[in-house]
Amino acid sequence: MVKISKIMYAQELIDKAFSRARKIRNRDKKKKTIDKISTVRNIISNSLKKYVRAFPDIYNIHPFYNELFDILIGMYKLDRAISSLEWADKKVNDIARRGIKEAKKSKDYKKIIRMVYGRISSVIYEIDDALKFLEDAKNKIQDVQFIDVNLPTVIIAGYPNVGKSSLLKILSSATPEIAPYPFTTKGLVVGHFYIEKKYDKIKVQVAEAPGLLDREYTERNDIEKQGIAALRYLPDVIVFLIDASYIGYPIESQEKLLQEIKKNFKADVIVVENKIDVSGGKTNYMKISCKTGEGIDELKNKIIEKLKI
Ligand SMILES: Nc1nc2c(ncn2[C@@H]2O[C@H](COP(=O)(O)OP(=O)(O)OP(=O)(O)O)[C@@H](O)[C@H]2O)c(=O)[nH]1
Ligand SMILES: [Mg+2]
Repeated sequence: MVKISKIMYAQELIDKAFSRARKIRNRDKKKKTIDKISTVRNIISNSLKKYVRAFPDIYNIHPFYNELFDILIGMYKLDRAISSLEWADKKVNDIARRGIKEAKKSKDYKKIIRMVYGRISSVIYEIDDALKFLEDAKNKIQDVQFIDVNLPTVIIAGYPNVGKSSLLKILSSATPEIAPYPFTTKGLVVGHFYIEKKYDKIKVQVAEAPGLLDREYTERNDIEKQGIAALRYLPDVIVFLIDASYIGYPIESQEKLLQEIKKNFKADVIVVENKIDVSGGKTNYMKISCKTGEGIDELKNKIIEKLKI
């Protein structure tokens, strides 16, 4: 993706192009008219082309990103907005070309300029909604943390508030927000750790799938859907955290979500009970406490073993 500071809306784009053209001086009226038209065309056409290039080619991105962007902005809407910019670019070039041709033949320069400016303005106003949509989409895409789909990846999943961010922080370089209420993490948070080999250091990616509840996909909110997309495409290993101390979400619901995850995703699942400093350990799963650090080394070893690197 090309980084652009801001997508100009219709009015701003037209103002910029016309005011630049206003500065053109030339005693030769024909030359002046042609220069004005070319300037307006160049400024608008270059901006539109730059905006189109700023978005990923939606037909050639990894399916994980396709699904993620679909959740965040809607791929169909993105496709439509980009097509309307391409349409406008073509139109502006056509109008300018005809205006320049006219200026070479006729002497009614004022009328030609007025006609060209009028037509170009109405084309640009027609794509105002698309420009606004794209500015919003660009901001949403730029907020997404970079995820390398080719790195060995561990996804930490589980119900809200079970300690996923706490574990991510212990295991990796990430600095997620940790809070005593559910749905603190609203998008994918990514960190890394390295496995030291004899001659090599292998980079492993760890990500937290935002809190999931046990319910149908269609009932899921956009935060949960991002977690599902991550689970579908990324993990080599899933660490599923269970919180048996927490009274908000019953352990049976957490178990049901675990079964769903095991059924629907192909990665190895390591099930871990967290917060054993409070619960004392109520299940037969591997046990950890992100608070005291108990069991963390064992979990780390288990992850490395399952990654098979
Ligand atoms: N006592 C205790 N508290 C813990 C432990 N691990 C996490 N917590 C607390 O549990 C709360 C939730 O922790 P987070 O790490 O934010 O949980 P999360 O699963 O990322 O939550 P969401 O992102 O909202 O789904 C925080 O108040 C943590 O301090 C633990 O091992 N013991
Ligand atoms: Mg979290």
